[in-house]
Amino acid sequence: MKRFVFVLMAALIGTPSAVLPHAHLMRSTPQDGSRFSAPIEAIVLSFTEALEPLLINVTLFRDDKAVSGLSQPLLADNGRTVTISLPHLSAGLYTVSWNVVSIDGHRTEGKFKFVYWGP
Ligand SMILES: [Cu+2]
Repeated sequence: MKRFVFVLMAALIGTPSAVLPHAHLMRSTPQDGSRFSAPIEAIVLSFTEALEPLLINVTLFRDDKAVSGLSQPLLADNGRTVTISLPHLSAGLYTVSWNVVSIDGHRTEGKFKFVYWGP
C-alpha cells in the first residue's frame, strides 16, 4: 500500500500540468503598444487554445473609461480567434482588457494598449 501511494504521488507530481493547454494570447490586432492613424473596425485576439464561447470577456477602455458599443465576441479558427467589432473610435490611448476560459476550464487574462491618433 505504501508503495502504491508512493507510485501514485510520483505519477501526480510527475504530471506536467504546466503543459496543459491554457489559452494564452498569441497575437492581437491591434498589437500591444501600436500607434496608428487609420481607423480600425475590430479587435482580433488569437489564442493558443480553443475558448469557452460563453466565458469571453473583452473590455475596451479609452483612458480609464469603458467604451460602449462593442459587439458580441465572434469565434473563428476552431474557437481560438475572437473578433469584436468596434464603434467609431475617437483619438486616444486605449486599453484592451480580456479574460477567457479555455476548454480545459482554465482562466487566463491580460491587457494591452494602443494609441489611435487619427480622425
Ligand atoms: Cu489550462
